[in-house]
Amino acid sequence: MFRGNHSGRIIAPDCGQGSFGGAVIAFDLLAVNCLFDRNVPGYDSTYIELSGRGGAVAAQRGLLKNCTFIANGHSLDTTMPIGGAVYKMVQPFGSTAPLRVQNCVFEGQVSPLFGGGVSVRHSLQQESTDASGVGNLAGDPMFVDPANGDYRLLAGSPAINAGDPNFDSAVAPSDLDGNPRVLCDRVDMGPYEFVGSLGDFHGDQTIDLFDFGAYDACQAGPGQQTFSELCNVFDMDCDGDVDLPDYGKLQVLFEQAYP
Ligand SMILES: [Ca+2]
Ligand SMILES: [Ca+2]
Ligand SMILES: [Ca+2]
Repeated sequence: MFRGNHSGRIIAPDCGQGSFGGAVIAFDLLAVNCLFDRNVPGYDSTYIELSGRGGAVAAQRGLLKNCTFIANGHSLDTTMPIGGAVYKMVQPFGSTAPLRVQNCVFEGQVSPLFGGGVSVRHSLQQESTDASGVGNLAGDPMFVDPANGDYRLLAGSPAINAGDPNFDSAVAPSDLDGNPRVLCDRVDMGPYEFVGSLGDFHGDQTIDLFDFGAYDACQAGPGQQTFSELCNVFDMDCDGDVDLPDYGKLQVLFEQAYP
């Protein structure tokens, strides 16, 4: 979680000066399940840089996966394509390796969100015209309590089950809360997987031993759909059955609730 950071100003004798990446500056970046909240490039108590690039992140290449970006960046120079959230820095020696953004959520950044040529897929932008591209959406992410810094997803959020359908769980088996990274057969956008009522058989908003007690009568084996409708809360991967893979995910949720 990167909250309220700011970068300083870089002065290079041959290249001029500037400010990059309010939270992170990297050459080759891999960031998964991260939250970037109100970071600013090039700001200190006495100085506001006019040409800050990358409100949260500036990198030459790499991957930002399942991250949420909230109100990063500023620029007083509105003509510059700075990247209110993410900026791809120029690479030496003519390298064209991409800086990729996947399964991420953006709200409240300085526009435009991206600068320097960032590849964006399966991501949600609240107020932007940059939403073209594979799997990208525009709309309200529907956070639980953004005023108090809770950027988990509410039921009905367009970010739920809208990440890359070919998501590789080996990259990140759990989300920022420690819950299974993929529930209901498809990863969500942002660092938090939506749990909803999964695993809560008795509907009391917690997953406890009573829910575990109810599981056994619901397990019907792979591909079998013989359980009652009430058992659907245990179909953690939403493939229509209740079997051992569902049990594994239920265990993880239980351990999160009672560490
Ligand atoms: Ca999901
Ligand atoms: Ca319960
Ligand atoms: Ca299942």
